[in-house]
Amino acid sequence: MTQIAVIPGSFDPVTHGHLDVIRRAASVFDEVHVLVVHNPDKQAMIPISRRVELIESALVQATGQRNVVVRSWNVGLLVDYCTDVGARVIVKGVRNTADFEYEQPMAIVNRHLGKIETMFMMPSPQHAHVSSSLVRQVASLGGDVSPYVPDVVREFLQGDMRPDLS
Ligand code: COD
Repeated sequence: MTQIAVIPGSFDPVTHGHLDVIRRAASVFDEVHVLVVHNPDKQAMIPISRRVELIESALVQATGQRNVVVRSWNVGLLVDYCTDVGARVIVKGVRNTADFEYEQPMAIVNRHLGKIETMFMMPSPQHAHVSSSLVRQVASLGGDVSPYVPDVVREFLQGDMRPDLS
C-alpha cells in the first residue's frame, strides 16, 4: 500500500526550512503532498496559485524529487483532503515550543475528525530560525533574503511582479 503524507502550510513564501521538512518526508514516505492552505489567522501576501508555482519551481531547483506533488485546498477540513487522496499522515515541522503548542491541539483534533495521525519533524539547525514572516519582514525592508529562501522566491520578491510587502 502506498504510504502518502500531507504537508500543509501557508508557504507565504516557501523557505529553506519548509524545503528541508519536505525533503525529509519525501525520503520516508512513498508520496508527499505539499498542500497550500489559507491560514485565517494570517494576512496573506502572495496569491495561493503563485505560492503553489513557487514551491513547484523550488522543488525542481532544490531536489528534483519526483514523489512530491504540490496542491492547494480551500474547500473544507484538512482531514477531508487527506481522506480524499488516501493519506493517513500529516507531517509538520516543529521549530520550538511555540510551534508545538500551536500544533498539538490540531493534531489531536485531526485524529478525532479523520483518524489522521500527525508526525513532527525537527528542522536542521541551520533552518530552525527561519519563518515566512521573517522573510516577508526582511524583504519589505530591502534586506537580502537569499540565506532563507530558494532563488525562485528571492527573484519573485525582488522582481517586477513582487507583491506589496508594506
Ligand atoms: N523549519 C521547520 N519547519 C518549519 C519551518 C522551519 N524553518 N518554518 C515553518 N515550518 C513548519 C511550521 O511549523 C508548520 O508546521 C509548517 O512548516 C507550515 O508553516 P507555515 O508558516 O507556512 O504555515 P502555517 O503555520 O500558517 O499553516 C497552518 C495550517 C494552515 C497548516 C494550519 O492552520 C492547518 O493545519 N489548518 C487546517 C485547517 C483545518 O482543517 N482545521 C480544523 C482542524 S484543526
